[in-house]
Amino acid sequence: MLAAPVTSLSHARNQLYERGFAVIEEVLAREQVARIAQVAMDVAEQEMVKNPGSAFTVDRGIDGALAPRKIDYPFLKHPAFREFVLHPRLQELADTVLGEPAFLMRDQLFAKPPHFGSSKPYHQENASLGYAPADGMIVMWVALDDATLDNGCLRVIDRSHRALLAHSPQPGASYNHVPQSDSIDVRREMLLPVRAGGVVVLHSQVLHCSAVNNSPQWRRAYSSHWVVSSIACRTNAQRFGYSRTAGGGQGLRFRAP
Ligand SMILES: O=C(O)CCC(=O)C(=O)O
Repeated sequence: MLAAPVTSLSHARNQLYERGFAVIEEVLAREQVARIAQVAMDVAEQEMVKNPGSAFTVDRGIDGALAPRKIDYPFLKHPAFREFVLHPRLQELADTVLGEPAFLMRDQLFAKPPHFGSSKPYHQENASLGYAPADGMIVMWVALDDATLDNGCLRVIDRSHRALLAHSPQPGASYNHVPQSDSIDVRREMLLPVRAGGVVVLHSQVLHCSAVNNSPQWRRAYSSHWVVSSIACRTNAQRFGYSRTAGGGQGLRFRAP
């Protein structure tokens, strides 16, 4: 089923905790996200020169063409990314949805090249990150291109955020950690198309994925993780986050790189 965008930030907050996701159109300007997509291409090209072989960061066409798939920690890699992810409208959105001041922990840039962009299988962010309480962490996924049914928009399983499933490395692509396929109720799948500049907010535990891109259009997105200050964590995710705890999981402080 197709998800309808929400019409206000309070509606976004309600829907996020009820169903695990919310689509918000027109958060940032199209020109602004187009600029970031261009910076992403430049940074990814430089990374591909350093490490051309990794299926984690690069997609490969049948004629051997290479194109960027992912940039990890873009915040640390270009000042334009830092300015972008700390945009006041994104901060306001994160604060409103979490219901208190939100802290940036990490980011990733997902690119799906035209014609051969690969899929991302169903997974829950919190399976590898271990934040507690799960309600204290959200993902904000900013569409840098129009994300459509043809180019691999996000998909979620409606209301799947209340149960954390066991994940294990996917055979043949061990960088993906996935739950057993029979634990995913695909009858509740929602498709989340959104225009460039719009944001999909995901609960830390909602099952989400994206399909291959067979279309002639790019599908790029800037994804960031935001937490509340009292968050605790059973993995080392916080140690590598951009915001650090002042002690005992309390009082997160922003740490500039
Ligand atoms: O952009 C995608 O295709 C996958 C995004 C994702 O898994 C995430 O933001 O956590």
